[in-house]
Amino acid sequence: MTRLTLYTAEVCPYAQRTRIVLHEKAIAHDQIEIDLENKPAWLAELTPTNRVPVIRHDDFILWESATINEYLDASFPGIALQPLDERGRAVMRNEIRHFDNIFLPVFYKLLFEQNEDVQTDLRRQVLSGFEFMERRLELIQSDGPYWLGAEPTLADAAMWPFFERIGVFEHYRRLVLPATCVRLNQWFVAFGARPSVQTTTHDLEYFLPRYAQYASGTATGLSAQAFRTGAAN
Ligand SMILES: N[C@@H](CCC(=O)N[C@@H](CS)C(=O)NCC(=O)O)C(=O)O
Repeated sequence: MTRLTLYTAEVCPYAQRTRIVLHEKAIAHDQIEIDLENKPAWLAELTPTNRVPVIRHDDFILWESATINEYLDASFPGIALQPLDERGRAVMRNEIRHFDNIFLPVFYKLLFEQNEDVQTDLRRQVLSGFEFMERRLELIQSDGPYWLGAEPTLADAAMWPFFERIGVFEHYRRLVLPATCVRLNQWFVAFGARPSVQTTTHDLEYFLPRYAQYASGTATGLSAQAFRTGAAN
């Protein structure tokens, strides 16, 4: 019997990605909560990134949510969360990579930025990011309702947690997901209805105080340092 442990933090959208996958595939596991304000020294021995999520599968240790999720999907039975064909999987990886490396840095920079003129420019960039995603969905989603079509994939799990936090951006930075992004809005509702998402979700009251230091620019963790400068995390 193999043993799987997830090192996670309740507030973390990257760890939430993995929790969604674990639930979708009904993978039995232990869970260890990491206090991101006071990380244990041993976390840095587990992962060179000193971030969650991390998994330990028997004696195999893996970090980076996108890689972890591919590994879990390939290694465990249950629902398949990657397209069966190489091209489909390649598209899925590109969607996640673009989201992580191009969209999220601008999204979070908006939250850290204190200058209102710069915020206005960043808000415009985030809105064009949403429009870009809407156009991607028009090209690759077919009739949906998920990111890559009729079946949920790791792309849904990767992106949904960040859209869940959009109320934080509305509260602190007056950013909304435009109604004109019809597919994006429908996708958010459709994937959000899945039990895997429902068990990992939180309401705005939970998030607002936890993102206050991001919005005031005073957060000091590793992710904060990256996002403040507009770097990928
Ligand atoms: N690229 C990483 C990002 C993970 C990440 O940034 N996790 C945050 C929590 S949401 C973290 O552990 N940050 C540590 C810190 O800020 O000190 C992934 O996809 O797993």
